[in-house]
Amino acid sequence: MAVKGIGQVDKKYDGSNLRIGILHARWNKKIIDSLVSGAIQKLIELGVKESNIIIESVPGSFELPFGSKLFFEKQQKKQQPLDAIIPIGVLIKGSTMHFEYICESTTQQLMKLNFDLNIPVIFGVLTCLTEEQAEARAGLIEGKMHNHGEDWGAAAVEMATKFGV
Ligand code: CRM
Repeated sequence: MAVKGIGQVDKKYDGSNLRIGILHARWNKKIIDSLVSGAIQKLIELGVKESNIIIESVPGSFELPFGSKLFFEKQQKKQQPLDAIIPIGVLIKGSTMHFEYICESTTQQLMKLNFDLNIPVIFGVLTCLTEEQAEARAGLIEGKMHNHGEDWGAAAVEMATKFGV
């Protein structure tokens, strides 16, 4: 296991027994699509079966925390429980305070959901000052950063397998 840097470890986790939910917001569609694709690609690379990746959407990032809770409960009722959820949203600062309020409340509630649902709820929300920052983090600008969706897929598999929650 070669340690590449803080938070980046080469060890691969086996996701073949996992069922992972991806819940994405629909604002900033092009960036969202790329992040969702990156997450799916990584999940499949780590062994998660395509049929065990369940994708749903909500209008905006503000809806991600409650949407994730309802998503979790719906899958449980169907007796197809999720082992982790990756909520994905892209928040880009506008000219009002809206951005700050949505960032703050969404982040707090997604963190809280980890403890409430007792499964990993990944922080798949970009909070960017410009569209370019978001595009770079979605792997849409060549040579600039990588697709963070891949990191979120890897984090979901690691967290759902490592501690056996
Ligand atoms: C997002 O993902 N959502 C944004 N939303 C929508 C918000 C939510 C609505 C309904 O509850 O409030 O869906 O998450 C926004 O309203 C804005 C506008 C910000 C502004 O400056 O007016 N931005 C986003 C966003 O960037 N990403």
